[in-house]
Amino acid sequence: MQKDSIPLANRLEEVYGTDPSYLGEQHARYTALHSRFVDLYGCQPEFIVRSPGRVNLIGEHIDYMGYGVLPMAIKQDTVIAVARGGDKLRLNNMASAHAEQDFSLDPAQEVDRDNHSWGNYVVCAYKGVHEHLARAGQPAPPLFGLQLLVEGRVPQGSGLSSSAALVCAASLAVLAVHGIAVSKHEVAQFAAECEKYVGTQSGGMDQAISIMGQAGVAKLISFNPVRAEDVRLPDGAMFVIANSLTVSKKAVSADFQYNMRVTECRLAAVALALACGVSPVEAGQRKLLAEVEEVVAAAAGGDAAAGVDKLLHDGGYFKAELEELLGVPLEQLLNEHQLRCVALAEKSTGLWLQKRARHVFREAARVPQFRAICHAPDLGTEAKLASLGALMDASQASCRDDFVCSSTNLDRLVAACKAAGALGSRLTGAGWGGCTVSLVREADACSFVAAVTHAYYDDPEQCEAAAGEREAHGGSLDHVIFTSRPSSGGAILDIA
Ligand code: NG1
Ligand code: MG
Repeated sequence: MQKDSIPLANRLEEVYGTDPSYLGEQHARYTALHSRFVDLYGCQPEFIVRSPGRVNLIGEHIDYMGYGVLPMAIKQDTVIAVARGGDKLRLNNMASAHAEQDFSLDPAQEVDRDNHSWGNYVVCAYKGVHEHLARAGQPAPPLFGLQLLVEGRVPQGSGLSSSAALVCAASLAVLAVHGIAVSKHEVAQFAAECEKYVGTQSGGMDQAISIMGQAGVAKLISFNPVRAEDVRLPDGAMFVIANSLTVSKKAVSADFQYNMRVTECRLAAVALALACGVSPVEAGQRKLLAEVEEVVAAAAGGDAAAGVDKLLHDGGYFKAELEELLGVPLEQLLNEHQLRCVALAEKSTGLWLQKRARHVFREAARVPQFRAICHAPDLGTEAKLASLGALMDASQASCRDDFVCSSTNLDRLVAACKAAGALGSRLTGAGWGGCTVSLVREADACSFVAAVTHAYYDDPEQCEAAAGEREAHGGSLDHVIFTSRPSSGGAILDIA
């Protein structure tokens, strides 16, 4: 099998490792999925596929601006059993709260952006596979009915990419059942594109790491074209994920916070190019801050963040100023950039170009620094851990102050993690809620988890939410705060 092809596993060990108790849990899970599938559809699944969530260690909100990021796959994943049958795209979920959803088999169907639902992500994947094959000049696969049963273990709205795990798993399910072999980087590429059908103008980090993740190594993911490079984390380093217990509603909230940031960054790129004397036609084509970094840096002695401070003003830009500056109606520009949130600039706060661009340039620089520290031959473990922790803390400060994607609860949780001895702690994923990731010494991980539990989850502010989580999970908070090691990426299991 080629190194870049999607792994076809025959045994669960190949995916989940050899820890007997974890493996036992997975066996029970797959058995339950299998028997529910037979009950529902009256046939055996042909394949079972899986794809994991991820935790981003450094490089937040920069993937969609053309910069590399440094995540690792986590063990929590989405598993889908699939078989041909019927005349629809028929979806069921092991979670009783999710009723059956049926969709047409037409690959050209629209995704209903206004009704946010888990089934939409499967439709994204279905469309994505068909579009990929058409683009690659391959014959369209026959349209036959598909029956899917989904079981997701990645916490939702938590910044751990439950959505990409579902899109990637659904892509693998459709590919497997059609017998289509596609390379990892092709899946990573089209899964990133097709997830945008739900309405989020996301970058490609989540889908790339979900598909390209590998046990034992974090990955530096770069884009255009997507590729992944191994990053070996220092011995003795442990990452602890902790959920703030506030859901990140980046895609469903009225003001679409995530797309608002994408808009601000794209407009900042154009404004900076113009301020550096790039011609208006050319400036309009530069959609990524990565494409203007060089000219911006040249304006300030080689430091792009300093260039931003010089060339853009602090505070909000409003419609009139933006139109004057950019020389085109805002609506036209936003349409050209396929951004639907036209009314945004009219909002009371305006668009904050300087702070967003400053975050992106500084955060982008931290990613290669993180990798270089991990691989530095002459640096001892303690020095590595201290330097990595400092980079994570700087990332959090920038996310909080310049990108404004933290939240009161995330700030409180980060403070609790730092007080409990984290060498570095930061929000992970889109932010505005969801999880933090903290770097600790492996030997301290247990006492760290206990201290954060006491300080955050037992605090009167959170204890009600925490009590709900405990009740739903047999008294345990193991799914709310847990250690994480780099885990394997998407796979097709030939065990059905
Ligand atoms: P999460 O937190 O998984 O929704 C989002 C984007 C990423 C990236 C991060 C911020 C999607 C699918 N993913 O992640 O591409 O931009 O935010 O670094 O929207
Ligand atoms: Mg997501």
